[in-house]
Amino acid sequence: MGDVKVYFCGSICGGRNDVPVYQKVVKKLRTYGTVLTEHVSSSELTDKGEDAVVAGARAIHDRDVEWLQESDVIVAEVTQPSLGVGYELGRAVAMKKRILCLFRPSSGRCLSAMIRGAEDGQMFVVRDYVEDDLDNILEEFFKSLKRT
Ligand code: 6K6
Repeated sequence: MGDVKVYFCGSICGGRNDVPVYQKVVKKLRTYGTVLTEHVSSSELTDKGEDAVVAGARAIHDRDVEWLQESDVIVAEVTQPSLGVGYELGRAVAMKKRILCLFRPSSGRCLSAMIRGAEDGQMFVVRDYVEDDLDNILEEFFKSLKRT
């Protein structure tokens, strides 16, 4: 694989509490390739939807689906529940993309069985993690991509 295109998913309207974690993930992902969706980790993007009104929801949707299609791998931080992220993951499964979902059990939340149960150990991987393990988990995942 040359320049790996990574699609990062994180909650926007679902709530922006985890933006600092998204920033850490995106920073590490940039060491592996191009992150198509860096804006998801931007501290300037709120859950208020002003940008959606300006750009138009359809334009955002269509562009994101195009980027999903273009991407080689999808990495989703799924701790903060988000309809958009769930939708992106469903579309990515249908596109037969390689997917890594990252969940922090320390949040006290429950990960939807539709995400946890989609794990197949190869195309769809779900990793429970603590923040300190983030770099190692991403390192391991991108190494496993090279082997296949
Ligand atoms: C800001 C606030 C509401 O809508 C916006 C506008 N912007 C978006 N721009 C780009 N991608 C978006 C936007 N809104 C949602 N997404 C995509 O859905 C991202 O790729 C995220 O991974 C996911 C977040 O979904 P929600 O349901 O939490 O918004």
